[in-house]
Amino acid sequence: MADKARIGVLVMSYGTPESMDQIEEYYTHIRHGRKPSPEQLQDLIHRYEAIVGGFFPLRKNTDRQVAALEDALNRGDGRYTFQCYQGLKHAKPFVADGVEEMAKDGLKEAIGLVLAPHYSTMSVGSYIKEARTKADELGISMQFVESYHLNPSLIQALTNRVMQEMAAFSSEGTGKDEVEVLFTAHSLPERILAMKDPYPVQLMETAKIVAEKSGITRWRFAWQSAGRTAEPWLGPDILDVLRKLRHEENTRNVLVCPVGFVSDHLEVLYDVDIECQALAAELGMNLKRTESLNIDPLYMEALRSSILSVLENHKAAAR
Ligand code: FEC
Repeated sequence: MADKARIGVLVMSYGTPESMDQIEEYYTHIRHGRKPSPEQLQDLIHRYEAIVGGFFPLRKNTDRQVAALEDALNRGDGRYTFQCYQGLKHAKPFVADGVEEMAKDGLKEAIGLVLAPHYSTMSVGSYIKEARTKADELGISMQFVESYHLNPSLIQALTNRVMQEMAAFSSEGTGKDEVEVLFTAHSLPERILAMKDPYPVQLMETAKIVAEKSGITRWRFAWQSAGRTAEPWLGPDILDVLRKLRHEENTRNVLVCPVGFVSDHLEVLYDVDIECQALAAELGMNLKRTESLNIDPLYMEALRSSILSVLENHKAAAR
């Protein structure tokens, strides 16, 4: 019997420091080589101190997601053997390191996937560009999942989470009509709109279908975690939305569903769980958040099916 085809899978993700003393280097990388000011650095250290308690959750979560995905892929019909590699945007192993590892292991064919479901040239596009350049240099034939924001398993996993929290509101005696659902994602500089970047539209499509499937009629979209730079970022910002909801619409119950993120990390554990919660408490609001996807089997299925679909399409085109 012929050997099974070996396929490399480069799983790309944002990356996080491994220890407090790596925060400056990490932050400098995010800022394209410009060191943060002492105040900016202190502010970021403070945010990590508030969430990490000795370990950086994103690293552990990404490790677990990659292991679970490799498992799910190899439980398939046996035609292929998949080997997963990590490629991080702002920490080691970097995207190019992951591609190099695949080459060292003798892989000639690979699929690349970014864990973030929505495509922007500034996020997913830049991961793909880096991976493609390295793969071309090393002679690996590489195809990419560009986005999977409407994958049925992803939508089901998110819908389950919204319904779970709506049930929690209900058990406290709060009806569906009294809760505003805020779907959120990482803001990006406003200039992406002029570039006709698909990011905002894809996010809205995910939010709309999850709302429909959960039977939610009260919902809107808000941006979170905007960068601390001088240029304008996409809004409305979630903090402003919370103030508006309370002061102008007398809403007291809010469910935040961060559809743009797939894991527990700083932007969820600090920006939502600490910063938004503090504002909600000040405003006298009851704020809940949907659980992150992490290694939910449905989420793994979304990744697995997206990878297989790109692989099959490529094979069919080559025939
Ligand atoms: O837990 C962790 O250690 C890391 C959490 C983390 C995730 C994440 C995801 C995205 N970002 C995106 C865009 C930008 C742009 C800038 C930017 C800046 C930061 C800073 C930190 C940070 N991001 Fe991030 N992001 C995470 C963390 N991000 C820390 C720097 C300090 C700050 O502003 O808070 C601005 C860069 C610049 O200054 O030029 C732009 C996008 C995503 C979601 C897609 C993805 O995962 O790639 C888009 C997780």
